[in-house]
Amino acid sequence: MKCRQCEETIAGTGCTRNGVCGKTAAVAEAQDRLIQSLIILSKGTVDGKVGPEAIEDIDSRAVDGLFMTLSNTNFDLEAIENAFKANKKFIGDLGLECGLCAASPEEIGIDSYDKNADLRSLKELLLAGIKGMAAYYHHAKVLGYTDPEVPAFIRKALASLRADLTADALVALNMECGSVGVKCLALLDKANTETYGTPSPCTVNTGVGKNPGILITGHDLKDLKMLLEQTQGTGVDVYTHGEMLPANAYPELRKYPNLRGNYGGAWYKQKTEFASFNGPILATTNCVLIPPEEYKGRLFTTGVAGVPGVRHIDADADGNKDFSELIEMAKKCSPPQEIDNVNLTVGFGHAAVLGLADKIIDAVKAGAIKRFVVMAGCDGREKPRSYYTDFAQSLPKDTVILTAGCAKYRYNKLDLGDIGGIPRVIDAGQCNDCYSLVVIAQALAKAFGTDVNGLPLSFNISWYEQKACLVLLALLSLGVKDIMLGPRLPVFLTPRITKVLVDTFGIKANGEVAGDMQILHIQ
Ligand code: SF4
Ligand code: SF3
Repeated sequence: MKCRQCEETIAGTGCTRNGVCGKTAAVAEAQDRLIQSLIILSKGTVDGKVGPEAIEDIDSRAVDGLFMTLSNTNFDLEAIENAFKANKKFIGDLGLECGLCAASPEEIGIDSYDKNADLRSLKELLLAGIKGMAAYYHHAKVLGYTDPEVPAFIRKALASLRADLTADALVALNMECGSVGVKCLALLDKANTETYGTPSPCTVNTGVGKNPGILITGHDLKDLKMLLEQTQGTGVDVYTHGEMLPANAYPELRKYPNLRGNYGGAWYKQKTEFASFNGPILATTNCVLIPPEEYKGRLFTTGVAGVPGVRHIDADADGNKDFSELIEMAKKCSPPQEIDNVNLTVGFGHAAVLGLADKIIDAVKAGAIKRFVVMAGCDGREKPRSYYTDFAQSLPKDTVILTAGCAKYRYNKLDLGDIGGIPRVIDAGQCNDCYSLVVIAQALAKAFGTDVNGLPLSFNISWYEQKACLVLLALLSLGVKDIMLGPRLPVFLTPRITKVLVDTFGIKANGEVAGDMQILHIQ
């Protein structure tokens, strides 16, 4: 096994036995085989060996298959092997050459993508980018929103992983990944807002009620909607966790009286927070952790998520899911045990923030707001990530944090106050809602007659998994410069490729809070 796709990977080398995340060597190898099967199918389309009638099928296999291999999404060997076997059969049906079953782990692993370490590094960045793209496209697609350009790029990128390409060609493909990524993020934004209404600012309580509850985590809003429908009038409340928190801001989700609020924090706290929740938990996507026995029997997965020995709720042919098993279980469970009781402010998507644009522009002109700092991205379990709490706390009172993704849990309970009614933490939503931050930045740039790099705006982004890589490529494709990235740079970037990113885009790794404030021009 060799996996180095996430921030937590064993430094320098990557995970070579059991992953830090708990992924076994067998699961890692099955994921490698699954990706190789997607490469063969994609290459078949690029080489013209596959007719247009098979494209839709290949695209849905690629989107779901890539998403399954994203960090902390699916640890279920059987589910991954089944996806591979189905692809293998399809490869045979299409008359393409396979040979994957006989291939050794080294022949299908990440090191097999290219003999040249720098070219391989660029291919790994591209693979991370399309994993993120596949995840976001999957969410748009389940809501009926598609754009053929996105799966077409995924096919092209998959095929390129096994092609002899120059560094320039691979850099160009990564930039294209970013620009198609922007379109994919815009598509998901449209899908979410047209389906569930435009998010609007509201407070979400983190306390608990007296009813038993079901906790829902991950990113899939459609699963939440179905769960809210089915729990209506049953006496069971629904609580969001992790990346599901922003769902509370959508009118079509917020309208359900039994959407009680948010319970707990970011994904890595699952082991204590799922234990004290007492009721069933539904994991819709990443990040899901391999559960201890304490709550394993109360954990359910759905969609692309999977954990061995944990009940999986499948959709029927129409995409509907039956959550009655969770609801019946919840009725027999005690109400959740309270962790804290605060009110979080959410719902500052681009529409809400641009509604405040005049107020924000006036505050900047009057000097009440001196700087905006984008602190979006992922949270993680490593101790040094307390850096982000320290950073947020150390920011001068005339700075405003723009956030999206689970990174916010490092500071969203701090009560950093407001500037003339504008909250100092503007929370746009899930990691995909970084798109909102881009729209906001572009609108501010226009208002001030400059570009995004000319604004009093700094980026201090934290990453963990591959969706953050797509967001990073999206920002780079838009010409955003001088992004600070942490807690450390991806280990799949070789020194030479890192230098390219530093020289071309001004990317830098974070360090100490005080020094970083200076580097980011925060006075
Ligand atoms: Fe290691 Fe991350 Fe891969 Fe898990 S996903 S095996 S922690 S690199
Ligand atoms: Fe978090 Fe997994 Fe990335 Fe959607 S839930 S941001 S880490």
